[in-house]
Amino acid sequence: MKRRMGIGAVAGVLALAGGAAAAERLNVLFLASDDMRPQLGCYGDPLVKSPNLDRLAARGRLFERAYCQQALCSPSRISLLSGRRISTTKIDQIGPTLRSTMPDIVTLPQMFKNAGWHARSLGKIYHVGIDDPASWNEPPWHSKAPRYGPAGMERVKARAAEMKAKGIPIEEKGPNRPSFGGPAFEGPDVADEALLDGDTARQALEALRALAKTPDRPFFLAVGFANPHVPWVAPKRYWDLYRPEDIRIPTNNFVPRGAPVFAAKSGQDFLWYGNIPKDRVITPEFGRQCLHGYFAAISYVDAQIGLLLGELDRLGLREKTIVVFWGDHGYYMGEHGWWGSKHNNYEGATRVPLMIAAPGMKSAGRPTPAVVEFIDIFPTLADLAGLAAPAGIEGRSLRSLLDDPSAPWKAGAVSQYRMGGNFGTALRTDRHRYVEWVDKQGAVAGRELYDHATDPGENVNVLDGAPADLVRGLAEQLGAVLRQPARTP
Ligand SMILES: [Ca+2]
Repeated sequence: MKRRMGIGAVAGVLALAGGAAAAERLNVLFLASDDMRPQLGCYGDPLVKSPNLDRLAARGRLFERAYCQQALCSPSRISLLSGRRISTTKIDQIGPTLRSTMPDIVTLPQMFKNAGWHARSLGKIYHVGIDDPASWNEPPWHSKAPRYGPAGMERVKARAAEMKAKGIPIEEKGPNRPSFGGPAFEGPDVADEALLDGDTARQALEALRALAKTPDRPFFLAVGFANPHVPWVAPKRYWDLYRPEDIRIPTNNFVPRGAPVFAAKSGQDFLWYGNIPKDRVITPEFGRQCLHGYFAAISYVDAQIGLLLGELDRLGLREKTIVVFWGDHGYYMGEHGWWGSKHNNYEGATRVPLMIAAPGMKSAGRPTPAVVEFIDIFPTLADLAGLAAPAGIEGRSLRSLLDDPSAPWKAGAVSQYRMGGNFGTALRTDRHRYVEWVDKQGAVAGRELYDHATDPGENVNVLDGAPADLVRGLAEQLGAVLRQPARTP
């Protein structure tokens, strides 16, 4: 059996290099981070310390312009893991399980499981509490380590006790949620593994070692980190990587001018945390602390990912494993006055970090400027592993871009969001963001156009006054993307 695997490894390399050999049964290490926008060293950020993700980008392909299908945890994850757009999943809220609208589909990890891979989930892959048991060989594992350090946990407990004393029901959502009693950020002087993400990484190391003991059976190991979702809690050593005076606050603290009022909004969750100013005014000094916490939380996740990538090498699995890293959606940290939020259809909320490293890939380390989408991940992994993607998949395999970062690619990415009773579909092309909003009757409720050549911050909706043929062309492109028949095997 061992001998066959060895020959397979060579075949896998040849297959990716364009040969006709059958693909090897490669492992998949599927790494996710919650609410991490593409603000990393490898994305050109001068401040954020992300040495491990930078190294992954250097040995794989970094996607400079990748977009999620919806800027909200659960809908984005269900879309990615089902390989379908939001208009197909019909899940645009946190709450429903994917089987509620798509009872019989085969998910990405399930495809691997059905083909003999051992599929496991640790931490947040599907939204917590909205999992899909059929996707995995074992029940999904979640750490019981605390999200906060000792002081933060005391405040959470105090809030819960206070609510109990007052007879207020402890709701899972809303401003009364006990976790909102804790601060929005914290830098406790504790070991990495004393907190949730460090504990998850250590469990994932154990899982990796166990899976490596059966080399004849490939694995699909999914590991999801909770940071840098608010609260931004990272051990003090990650806070110490940044000097407050180096942190810049965004200057465009106004909503996009000329945008529909219902569209130019974002979520409020962050404003409910315990240490937010009572008047909810985020001063430059407080904003700087928030960004400091966000960056520390990114570096904390980066270090945990470094442990896993190091272990993969130590176990000799690098040449047998595809590594994917993704963050479930973008994030606003002060741009447009939106702090600690996603929840809309704009660039900051929909642009995501994405990198893929596969054994034997050509021009490793060269990023690609192609505009790609999360639904492209499913068919890519099927393609690289030599599996037939199930019918109904709406993305396209990224293999050509893994072979050549400047290969021709599709015209744009689509993100969708329901706001104010209207459903918005945004098309991001090489240059523009064009958004169409329709009401419940299907009538147009608003349209937006942003020109990234002159306005990368999306500060002004230039739809009125834009050349009619440009708008018509974008509307046609958007329609064409949505009408694209689902891919069949
Ligand atoms: Ca998220």
